[in-house]
Amino acid sequence: MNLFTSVNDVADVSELVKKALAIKANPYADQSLGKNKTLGLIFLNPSLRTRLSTQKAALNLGMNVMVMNMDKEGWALETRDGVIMNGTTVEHIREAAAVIGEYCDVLGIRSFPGLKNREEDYSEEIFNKFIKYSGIPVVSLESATRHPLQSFADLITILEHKKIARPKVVLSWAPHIKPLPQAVPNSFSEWMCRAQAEGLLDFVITHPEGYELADEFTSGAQITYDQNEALKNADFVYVKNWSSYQDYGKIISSGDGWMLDLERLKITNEAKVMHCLPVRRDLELSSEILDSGESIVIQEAANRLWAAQTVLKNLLSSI
Ligand code: AN0
Ligand code: CP
Repeated sequence: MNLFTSVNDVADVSELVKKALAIKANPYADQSLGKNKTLGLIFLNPSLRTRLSTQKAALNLGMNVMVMNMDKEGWALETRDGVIMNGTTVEHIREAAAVIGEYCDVLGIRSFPGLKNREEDYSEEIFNKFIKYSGIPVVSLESATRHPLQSFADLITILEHKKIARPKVVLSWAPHIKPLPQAVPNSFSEWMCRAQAEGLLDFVITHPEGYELADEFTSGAQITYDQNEALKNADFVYVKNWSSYQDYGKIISSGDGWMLDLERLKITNEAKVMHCLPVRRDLELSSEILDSGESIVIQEAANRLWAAQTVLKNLLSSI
């Protein structure tokens, strides 16, 4: 593995989860693997979990880590080709990425979508340029369209907590006051569709009309506008807001009644509730759920470490 940007970089998700659980049981077995290897973590957007869990994962593998908040601390970056740089941008991604590639052995990048131009966001131009010009293995810390380390941690969490052989997993849209990316639900969906194809679970998506995700991420999922129907017999409910893909980047309904609470949870098969965090309490998800034993959001966030360590270990093995 020399790239981790989507589930397509993984041959067998079941095997990958097994590797992660082995690392979780024995976290310091590979402390010399990363000796004298440097991980660069480049953030173009804020982060708590991704930054800390990936940094800690690298330290567990004996790597050195450099973190840069490029949006705030770096030179204003030009990402377009063929422009005369006589405006506000100071440095081109071609030089910036190539220089980072000289200092680092593995690169992690976080870059959110602009949510203005769908074609531009879904082309993953910034990500692809970092991959091309850095010339080193790259791990996604959330791109415009995907968040694979999150989805990997989510799958670990589901397989760890499942009470039946083939649990029903429901992705349930939630209200929000700001337009959020589709990256987390796209990615969760493509990982769950793969896990479903590998016989690990059954996957259902529910959202109000107009919040359909792009087909390329949902192939094999059952999709319904009826949240109550989706929640019936659910073993896991994955709560997440996203803005519209069709009416790109827009909030098209307030989503009244879509917030999950303990009453609504009674429809499920005593489902565990997940969220990637950060979560807005009593807007996206009720605090009574977050403060109850039904929520596994903290265990889920904890598994980000093992997801990152597994991926970094694989990337280190390739260099
Ligand atoms: C981001 C998102 O929804 O993609 C990051 C989640 C990990 N969330 C917010 O911007 C609140
Ligand atoms: N879930 C997640 O990626 O959190 P951060 O944005 O805090 O990294």
